Amino acid sequence: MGPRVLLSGIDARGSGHSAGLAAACTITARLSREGGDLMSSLRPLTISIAAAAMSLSLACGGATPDGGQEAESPYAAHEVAPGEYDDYYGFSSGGHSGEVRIVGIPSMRVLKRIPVWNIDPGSGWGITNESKAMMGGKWVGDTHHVQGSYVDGTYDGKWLFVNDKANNRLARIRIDIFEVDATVEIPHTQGTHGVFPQRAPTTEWVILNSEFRTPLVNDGSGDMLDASTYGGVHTIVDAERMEVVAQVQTEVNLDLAATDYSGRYSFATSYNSEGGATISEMLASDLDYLVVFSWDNIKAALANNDYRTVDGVPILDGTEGTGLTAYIPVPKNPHGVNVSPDGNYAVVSGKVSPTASVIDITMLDDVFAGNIEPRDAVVAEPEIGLGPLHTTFDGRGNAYTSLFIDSQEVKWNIQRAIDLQANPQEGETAVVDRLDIHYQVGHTMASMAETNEADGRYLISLNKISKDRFLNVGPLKPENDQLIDISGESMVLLKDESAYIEPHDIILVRRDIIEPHVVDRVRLEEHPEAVTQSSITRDGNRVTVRLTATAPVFGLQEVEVNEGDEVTFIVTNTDEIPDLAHGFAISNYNIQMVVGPFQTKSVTFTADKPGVYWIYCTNFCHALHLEMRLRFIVRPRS
Ligand SMILES: [Cu+2]
Repeated sequence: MGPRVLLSGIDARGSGHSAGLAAACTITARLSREGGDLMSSLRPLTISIAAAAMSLSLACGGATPDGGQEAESPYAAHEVAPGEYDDYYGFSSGGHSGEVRIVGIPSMRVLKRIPVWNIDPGSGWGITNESKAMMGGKWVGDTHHVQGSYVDGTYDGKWLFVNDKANNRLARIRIDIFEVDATVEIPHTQGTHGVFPQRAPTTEWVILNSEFRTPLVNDGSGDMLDASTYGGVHTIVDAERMEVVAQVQTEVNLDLAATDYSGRYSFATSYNSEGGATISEMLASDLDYLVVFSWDNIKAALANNDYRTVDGVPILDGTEGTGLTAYIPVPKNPHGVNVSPDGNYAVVSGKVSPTASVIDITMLDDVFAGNIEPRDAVVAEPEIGLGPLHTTFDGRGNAYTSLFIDSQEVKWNIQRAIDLQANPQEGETAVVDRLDIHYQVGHTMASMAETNEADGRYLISLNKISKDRFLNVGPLKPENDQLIDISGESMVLLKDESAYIEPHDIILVRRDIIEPHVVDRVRLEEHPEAVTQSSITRDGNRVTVRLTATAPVFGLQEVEVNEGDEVTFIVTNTDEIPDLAHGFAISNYNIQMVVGPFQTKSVTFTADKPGVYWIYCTNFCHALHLEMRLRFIVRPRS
């Protein structure tokens, strides 16, 4: 028996929803108005947006909940009972929290937070020597897109990749232990936003886009105010070595990213084809681009040494007309680009145009051969609603696009859109269904939708604004991630889940793909300094303490050093029992970390405070957990 709710005329919420709807209407009107100002130069689209806004305002004004009968929550049939497992691993970005999260779907339970570009005292990330080496002295980051490694168009369960938009890096996460194992800095770029792995035959390359145009060599030379000298880069990273292979330079900015299902093309939306430095300049043109990168031609240019080298990185010229790229015009300031699971279509979402553009990938060879114009590859451009941002798929020919301004998910049929483009019929539309969400959706993703195994069961709506959906927790409110059932003709809202800032994107991966790869403990010898026998060694003023941790004791009861010594603690958890982790905190020394079964981590610091300091286990491990501690004695210099 699931939770019971009151059904209203609007959705499965009581009268409290009317306040939320009114608030949504207020912000929608405001966003529509601003959007309208920005788009005054685009008359046909402005008219259609005005019409859509009018219908929205009617809906807002006329909505009154009618109360209603008791009914079982639609979520009841999907509920994950205590002790049961979810069907999908959701891998979500954490935005400017700098982390990646694992969310069980359909329970929406947060199963793990993986620190990436943030300091995490709960694990020691950013505190241990091992993690510091991967952070390169930068303690903040902005994760947007988590993607999995692929084989033959579906996930292989080996790695996750995630970007850092703020400090321009790429991190790789090992799926067997769900920890970061490699990072790489992306040079010559800012706003490292879109990231996508090669989907076939296997992930050898990962590509990243630079959303912000900058000078390629950004050292203060030249006229820095002259934005015409800036450009974007499409960066290629070797997934195995985690090294930059090459960068393709463009004159335009490069935002969201995707790869095709054949390993021959990658994509970037460009909303600043104007090369503007202000918002009005970026909105000047009625058309921007989907930039397509030909991997055949990029590989040929690399083989022919047809590039210049800057800071050791091959820089290829990908400006319009060079043959490495095709610039496909799409309505102004597009945002997301997503490829349908059959590999045939790239769907670009319009953002300030109420349209989605469907690009036929099978026509790209003819575009690059010069047989057809780039715009000829746009085979449909249905009007779907206000503020379309991202599109996902159910594997049954339907697309689902998030509508930021309308606060809706819209379901539309791709083939129907193509047919209506070829043979327009008055009053006919490709739109199948609409669902109000709460509120202002950014990314949306269906189960397995970024693979050729899209199964059309669940849709996640990552909503930027929760407003009145949860208990009021002050000015900074949680996001609202909503779970939607898309197995039928109509979408059904199942569940709200609060989220800390700020999941930008998520992928939903079937558990049978991931579970066989995940381990309970690492191999002891994976860390070259793994400790099996505790010891203290001194080399001048450098002291190395090797320490085992076995519940409920550390391998030493006292460690004595002199004030000013550089001290390194190497701690190995020698318990092999699953889920038995030990913590390591040094009182008043600003040091905390946690080591999992058979894991080894180290910290190095200067013993600059004389006195007696208790080192203790922070992670509850045993009935005598509180006794699991040792004395750290720092003798004064005098
Ligand atoms: Cu312990």
